[in-house]
Amino acid sequence: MAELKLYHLPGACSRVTMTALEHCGLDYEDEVVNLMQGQQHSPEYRAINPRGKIPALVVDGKLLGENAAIVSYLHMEHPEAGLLPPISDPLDGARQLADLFSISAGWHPSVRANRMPVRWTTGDPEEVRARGKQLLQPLLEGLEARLASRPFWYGQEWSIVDTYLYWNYTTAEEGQVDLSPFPNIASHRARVEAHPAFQRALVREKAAIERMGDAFYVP
Ligand SMILES: N[C@@H](CCC(=O)N[C@@H](CS)C(=O)NCC(=O)O)C(=O)O
Repeated sequence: MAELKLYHLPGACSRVTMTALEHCGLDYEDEVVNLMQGQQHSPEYRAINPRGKIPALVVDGKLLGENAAIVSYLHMEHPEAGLLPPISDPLDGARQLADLFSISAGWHPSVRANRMPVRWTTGDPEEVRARGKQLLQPLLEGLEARLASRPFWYGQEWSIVDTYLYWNYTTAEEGQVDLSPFPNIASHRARVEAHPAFQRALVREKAAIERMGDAFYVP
């Protein structure tokens, strides 16, 4: 069994990887990277992940970054866990990757523009925030329409794609995106929150917050 260490921050997108690890029932160590204190830029963390991002999963001493890559790796290693639906055709596998990439490269940057506009501009952050909101609208509408006929992204069964989407739309909500026009997303949210691996990830994050003490709240 590989030795796994997750670098993360409670509430950040690293929660997707943590949920995947929990869903696969894996043993792993976790260490917080305090983004509020800029720890991602420290020489110590850059030596672990030169890109300065979380999540970072260190597998037997080797770095793997990016939620999409990490969950794909975990799925390849533990297909029986069901992070993604089983496939019988390489095209279906590539389509699953396309879903993960589109969340990572489409949703996430728009959420960040909305939730943390100062990362995208040295000018007026409110313009960027508004643009982020605008870019999210068609994504939210598309998700709402898809969820009209199914409880989860791929149909009847949960997959890690649901948790990745959840993280994006709930983080957008923290950036004042109004989710009230999207009742199917509201039901999806309740289903994702009820998922056991998600609940276990929250417990693990809570333990990390307790270890951080006041540092969790220092901007
Ligand atoms: N597409 C990447 C995004 C990773 C990312 O941007 N993570 C944020 C936390 S949600 C981060 O590390 N931010 C620190 C920074 O950009 O300085 C993924 O999903 O893994």
